Amino acid sequence: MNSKRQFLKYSLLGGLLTQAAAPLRAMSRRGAKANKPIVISTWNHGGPANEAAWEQLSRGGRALDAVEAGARVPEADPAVMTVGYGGFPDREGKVTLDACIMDEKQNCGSVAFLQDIRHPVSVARKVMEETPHVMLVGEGARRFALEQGFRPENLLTPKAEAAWRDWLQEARYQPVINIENHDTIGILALDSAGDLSGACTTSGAAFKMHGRVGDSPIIGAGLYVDNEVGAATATGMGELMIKTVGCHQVVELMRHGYSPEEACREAVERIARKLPDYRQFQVGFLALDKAGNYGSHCIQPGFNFAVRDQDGARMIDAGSKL
Ligand code: SD4
Repeated sequence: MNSKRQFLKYSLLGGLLTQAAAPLRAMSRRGAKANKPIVISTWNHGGPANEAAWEQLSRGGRALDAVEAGARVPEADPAVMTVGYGGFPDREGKVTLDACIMDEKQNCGSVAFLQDIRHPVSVARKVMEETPHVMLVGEGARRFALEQGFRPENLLTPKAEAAWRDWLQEARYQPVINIENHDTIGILALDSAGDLSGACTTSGAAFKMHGRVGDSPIIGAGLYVDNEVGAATATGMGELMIKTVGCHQVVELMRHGYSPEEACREAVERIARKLPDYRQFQVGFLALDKAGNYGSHCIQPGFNFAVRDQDGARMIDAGSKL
């Protein structure tokens, strides 16, 4: 065999072996006993959210119910100022909310640019379960929520209004890394039956343009679940996740053998390769695989996440690119 043919033969073989190794690694992880049930969620407010989810999971409940129960905790808490009630308004002083939910059967529901309803995650679940659609926005989503029995209320708290009036003094749209943009809750759970679900809910970027929708309600960008493989969610500047369909990418990387942490890191690296201004923003990915392994990675230091499983509750700092 001449050396060129030999070279081709070995590179081909090497390529095949590398390709084969990734699914094998994934299979060996999946072969191990799964760490379940488990719930993980973004940021410090993920702690109380996980406790609500754990109440369901520890009783053998379904991951879908657990992630909804968890997401409702910061939605109702006025101290969490970029989720639900008490969230920062947009630049016109209106609180507009985005949320989605996804189950183990690829069902999903989503609401975006929703006003006056405290629990968008539950409206998203109703969209999933009561309509033939995936996504409702704005006034249509609001009307649907009212038809479903949700109560309209003013979500703008005096504290959030005061922050907006302060912002109006200069009215510069410059999100402050890890401060204004850090409250989306993304929550992922694996239940004792081995099924995965996820939810994501936010009031979005503080003082955004009226009508702006981020990644959080967009299936594939702010949340994705594939019950064969794993689930991923994201926080930070949503435009970057939308441009790269970040969470879908994380799940697909896990399908090809990446660990949750490696998959999150690669999704951050891809943002860095494709979007030259990425250094100005925060993006954090969080992932959970079918075996209950979890991991995370972000652009800027400062992103953390909450874990709750049989070993108890803990907070973990994510690794960062910068
Ligand atoms: C958005 N990703 O609307 C959301 C904001 C966020 O933590 O995550 N804040 O872009």
